[in-house]
Amino acid sequence: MQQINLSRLKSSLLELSKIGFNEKDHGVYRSGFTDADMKARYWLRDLALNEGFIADIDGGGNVWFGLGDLDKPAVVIGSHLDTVPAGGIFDGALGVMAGLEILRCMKEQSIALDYPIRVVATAEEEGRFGGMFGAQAITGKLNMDWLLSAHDADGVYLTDAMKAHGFNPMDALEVAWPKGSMRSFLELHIEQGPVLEQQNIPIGIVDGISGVFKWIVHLKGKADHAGTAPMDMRSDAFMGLADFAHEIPRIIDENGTDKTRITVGKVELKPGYPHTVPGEAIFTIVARDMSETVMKELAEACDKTLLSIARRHRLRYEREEVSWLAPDYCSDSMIELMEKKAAARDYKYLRMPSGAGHDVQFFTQISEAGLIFIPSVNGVSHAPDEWSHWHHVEMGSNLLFDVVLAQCQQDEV
Ligand code: HGY
Ligand code: MN
Ligand code: MN
Repeated sequence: MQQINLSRLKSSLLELSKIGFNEKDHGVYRSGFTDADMKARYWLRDLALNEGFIADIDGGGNVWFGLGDLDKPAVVIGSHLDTVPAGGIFDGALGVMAGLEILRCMKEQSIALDYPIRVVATAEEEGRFGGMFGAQAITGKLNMDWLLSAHDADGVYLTDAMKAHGFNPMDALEVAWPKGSMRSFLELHIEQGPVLEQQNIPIGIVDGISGVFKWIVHLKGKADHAGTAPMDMRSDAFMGLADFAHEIPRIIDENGTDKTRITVGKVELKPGYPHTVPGEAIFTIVARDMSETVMKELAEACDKTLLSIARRHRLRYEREEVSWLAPDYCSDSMIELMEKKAAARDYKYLRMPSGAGHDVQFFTQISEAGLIFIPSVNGVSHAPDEWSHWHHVEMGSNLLFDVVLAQCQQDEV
């Protein structure tokens, strides 16, 4: 059975983690199309070129590298290279660097391949501009209107962020892989939750992946003097936001499931001065569920609740849908192959859903697709103390290697 070189994988992953690393809070800052994100992309592309792989960056900012001509459907290993602000070193990077390690093993062992293999480090998965931008570009799901209107919570347009790094944003519409050109898409990722660690299971094999929608909400009231404006005459935008926060549990009880998650992760009050009643509250809502029908019901309930709160506080309610990413399911055939290969290694595994979104949920639409999890220590992710044990990294990478080989070699199943 194949064995990856864990110390080589570990040193490459730690090397990558230095790009965008913040000494103060020990978080990684590589949001999509920032300088640090692009530095990581060029570092990876050059590393792959120096090691003799075919490598380039496509018009959507996705870094591709691998072995074999693309004269047959390719087996693709992928995950993302960008991070959330103050993120951890494993989210996304693990899947990309495990792919590099598998290519290194294939190259040094001159393993014969019946299908070409590529690793892709996708662009802007984490949602600065909506999320899974690279995966959407590769799978042909991008549209011009969305591309031109996409902006982050600070009002920076995606097209401007791309141009600032030498991209022509329109090129992102040209990077889609033709139908049938991808044999499979395989992702290794940290679980980002507590389930595997709590059940002491080293491998998760994912069936369903949660859908997610993201809104930027504006509650507009009236700035006023904090000392003179009577409490019952205010149009205080913060109080509207505060009321909405308290309604979230009810919205989930009435419209959601045990998989539903609603998060207000970024808030801005204007003018934001202690002696002024907030005239405007600008905040994000990120809501998730495994069912798109439930997502729609949650969206309707949030709209109704915010309209009622706006009336109560004499506010104007406006919102913009930044992204709507439907839930999806990995391929049964890929799930079964992963389970078979895990059993062959005597790895305990759990078939489980993913509460986080992942690139793979787009690739399911153009090829067989599967997702392997390894445990997250204390279930933490999207934070500097995100961590996974190296022996789990090794197990997940070895399992991924087995599945890749089964996909790359004609008679292997
Ligand atoms: O937020 C998510 O679902 C993932 O980390 N992009
Ligand atoms: Mn991720
Ligand atoms: Mn993430």
